[in-house]
Amino acid sequence: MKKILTLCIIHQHPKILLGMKKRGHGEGKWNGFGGKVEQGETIEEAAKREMREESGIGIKEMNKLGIVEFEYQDGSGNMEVHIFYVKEFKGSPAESEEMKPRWFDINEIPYDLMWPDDKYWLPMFLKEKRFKGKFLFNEVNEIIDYTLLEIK
Ligand code: 8OG
Repeated sequence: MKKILTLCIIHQHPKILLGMKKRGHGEGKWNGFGGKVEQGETIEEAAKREMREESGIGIKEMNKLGIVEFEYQDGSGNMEVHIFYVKEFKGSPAESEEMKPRWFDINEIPYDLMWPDDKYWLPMFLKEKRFKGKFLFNEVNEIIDYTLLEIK
């Protein structure tokens, strides 16, 4: 079964907010904020809940820009990540048990310390383009195939 996840990135030009994941899946990587959609919750509700739990920030306005699917060759379950562009928020980022937040200038995005697919879709995201993608990973988390399309 495909897992549905959320990912929220705040863009306050010229900076974006990322968090260093402190534990679990993706530990040690910089990423947006998000997690699994729980039963009885809409994807948007999950996005807002995860943002608040992981960073203390309340989302006031967001826009879904992308849906990206991940497939793993080792058969460890597919994932579908819904990616939200956050325009307006309240509160200021606070470190949580899961994430250590930090603002990055968009010219200094730490792609080498992020999921390898991010360098493909994040530039589209920063231009507020809509996109749909699919990435296939091997056992050592390298991309072995992908598709990425802008949606008009
Ligand atoms: O609940 P959990 O911590 O497992 O959620 C994982 C988070 O990581 C969720 O926000 C979705 C996100 N995520 C992946 N794979 C990838 C990826 O390849 N790139 C990015 N940027 N985020 C990802 O699970």
